[in-house]
Amino acid sequence: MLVTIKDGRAIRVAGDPDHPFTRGFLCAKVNRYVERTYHSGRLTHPLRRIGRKGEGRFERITWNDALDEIAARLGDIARSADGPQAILPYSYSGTLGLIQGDAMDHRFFHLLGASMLDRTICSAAGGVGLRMTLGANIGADPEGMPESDLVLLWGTNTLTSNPHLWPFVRAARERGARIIAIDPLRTRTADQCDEWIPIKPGTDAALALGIMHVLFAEHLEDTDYLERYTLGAPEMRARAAEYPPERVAEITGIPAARIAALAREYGRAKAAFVRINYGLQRHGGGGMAVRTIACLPAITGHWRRAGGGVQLSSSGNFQFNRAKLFRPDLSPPVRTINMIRLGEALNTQDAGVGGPPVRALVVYNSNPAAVTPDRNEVVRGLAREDLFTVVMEHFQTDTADWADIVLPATTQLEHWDVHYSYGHHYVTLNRPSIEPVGECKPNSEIFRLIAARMGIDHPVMRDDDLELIRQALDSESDKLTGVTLETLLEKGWSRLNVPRPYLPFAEGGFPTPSGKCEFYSERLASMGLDGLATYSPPYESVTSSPELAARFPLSLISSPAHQFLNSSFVNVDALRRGAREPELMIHPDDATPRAVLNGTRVEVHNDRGRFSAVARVSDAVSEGTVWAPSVWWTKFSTDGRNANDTTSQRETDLGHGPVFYDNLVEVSPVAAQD
Ligand SMILES: Nc1nc2c(c(=O)[nH]1)N[C@H]1C(S)=C(S)[C@@H](COP(=O)(O)OP(=O)(O)OC[C@H]3O[C@@H](n4cnc5c(=O)[nH]c(N)nc54)[C@H](O)[C@@H]3O)O[C@H]1N2
Ligand SMILES: Nc1nc2c(c(=O)[nH]1)N[C@H]1C(S)=C(S)[C@@H](COP(=O)(O)OP(=O)(O)OC[C@H]3O[C@@H](n4cnc5c(=O)[nH]c(N)nc54)[C@H](O)[C@@H]3O)O[C@H]1N2
Ligand SMILES: [Mo]
Repeated sequence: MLVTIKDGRAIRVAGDPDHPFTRGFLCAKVNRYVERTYHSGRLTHPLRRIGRKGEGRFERITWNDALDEIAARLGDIARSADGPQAILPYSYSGTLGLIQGDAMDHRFFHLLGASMLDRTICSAAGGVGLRMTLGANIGADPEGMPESDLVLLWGTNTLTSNPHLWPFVRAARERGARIIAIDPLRTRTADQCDEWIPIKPGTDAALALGIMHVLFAEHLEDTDYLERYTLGAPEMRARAAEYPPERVAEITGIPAARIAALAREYGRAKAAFVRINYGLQRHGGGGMAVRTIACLPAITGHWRRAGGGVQLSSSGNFQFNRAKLFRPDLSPPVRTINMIRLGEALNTQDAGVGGPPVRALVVYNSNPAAVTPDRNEVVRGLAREDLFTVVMEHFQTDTADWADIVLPATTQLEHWDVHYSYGHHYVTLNRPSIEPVGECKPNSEIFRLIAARMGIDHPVMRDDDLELIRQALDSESDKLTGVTLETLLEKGWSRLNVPRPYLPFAEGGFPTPSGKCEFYSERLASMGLDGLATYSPPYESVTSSPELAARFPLSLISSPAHQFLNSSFVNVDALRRGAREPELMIHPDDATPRAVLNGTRVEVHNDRGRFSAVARVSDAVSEGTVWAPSVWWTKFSTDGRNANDTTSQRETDLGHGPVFYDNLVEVSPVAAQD
């Protein structure tokens, strides 16, 4: 991102035209980053709560007073009988920068002996599924996509959530590749594809098994690749035999003939590129879904050729020196709390995993009062008068409303950072382009100051941000050879030391225990799970929970609105106007029997909670599925709620991830109130 400065102020942000992947454009949201940075609602000084919890009344205080109060309160808890594990950090993707997300904060909480947070809310299920199969979070190089002859956008809304991939998709199409979207929704991405294959939520692994069935039955496999580079091929063949297209049609709702045709198209392609993203793993069987799909290119041998293979993430290639940065060695043995069970953690005596109740919560880079599942429970916890909550933020978010102390944080225009990617192979340097707005400080600096005020004076708390970047880059990995602070300062970014295009598994070399693509995983078997790639059904569906489905027959998907980045940017007026208001897209055949018309205000509800939305009747959702573009700040909705009032704290089959889109609801019209 290039920033134009005039008289010390940022006036324009733009993509870097020299960047080989982002190619001179930004996404719809980050285009508004200047507006967001100088937004009238930007927090510019520390605040202390004066009203009741959650009332939203605060007074301005100095940094000195804020730090004194935080140091005193955290210190009291750490010295009490409950001890430091009663303190819980809470952070995720406000910035994914290593320096403002994963360095000083970790060091501080480790030295303090606070509880650790299992950061599962986004990618944990798919990450484990992929690692158990391929060995690491690595995959096909998107820059090879133009060479591919078939592109499957499988469970990903590329034009919204990964727009920089689109030029590569188009390049493939211009050279003759067909582009297919597999999604329960006809998203704006599916609209631009050659074909949309609607699928029942949470059933993708069954489709992958159906494809395998046909590949094996019709001898479309690459026997040489299978023999040399895979483990468990005979067992996989037997498992796939159990999933003929007719059976898969019943599970997925896709006609059997279409499944067989898709399998043939895939099997005859030379280099099919399967882009999965994290949408499809937000289901009970999400880990297995990723794992089973990730087996496909090893059956056809597509890994051998540029443009072939599967990509969920490229993040495993960024082998920074995380041990040096995070310093996990500084922590005593402490418990770990799963971030998606924050509701439970704040409302139970032993936080579900033993140890003291959570008495202090330190939130940065996250907005849990909006984004965390089972929001009712989260808010019930945040409302505890005895909970001491610190929130570091750019804005007075739904979460900041529940804080005792709010601290103003810098944005990416104001601080140093270094970024990895989960969709390409470039390290990016983030240098500050303007002075901090108001009294804002970088997260890293805030943790240095709190530590100093608490008398934690370990030398690791004195490294400055540039030193932290150097430490991150000080890695033994070949992939970081040549990537130094100096090269980054010169150009702003640097390709990892990998060939172009990068064919990670052309000749096997999977970083699994066996060195092969593991259709069968001993590691999973030893965890008591099915060792063989399989289909695990969703938790909430007509087949897996018929009684629940009788009361709540519709599957709710609450994936992000085009204008929002999870809950970020919701307060930027132009973007929020684009998203209009909380909406619910519903198929005509589901709307009619419920007396729901286009524009009807509806209540979306289940046993966990409810939220209000305006109905949009459309055949862009399959029958039985409804879509609530998310993640709304509850303070911008008419009823002070959002889709996460209905989502659950259950964990996925692998990785303890969230099941945001595995969520049965009922939709009822709301009677006019006048
Ligand atoms: N504009 C924008 N961009 C973003 C984000 C954002 O919030 N807004 N978030 C960023 C983050 S943090 C992430 S993790 C990525 C996520 O990137 P994606 O995974 O692409 O994002 P989602 O929108 O969560 O899900 C994509 C699609 O999955 C579909 N889907 C849901 N369930 C299923 C299923 O069971 N099977 C199949 N086949 N499809 C299913 C949804 O209908 C949706 O269209 O995007 C990043 N980019
Ligand atoms: N229903 C539903 N829920 C979801 C999702 C969904 O699709 N549907 N998506 C899930 C996914 S994939 C993810 S990744 C999570 C994301 O959830 P979060 O990690 O909470 O991400 P955001 O909602 O973007 O909120 C991040 C907050 O961090 C703040 N911030 C940004 N940069 C900085 C900084 O440098 N310092 C500080 N102190 N603060 C900063 C922003 O102002 C913003 O308020 O949400 C999950 N929740
Ligand atoms: Mo995410």
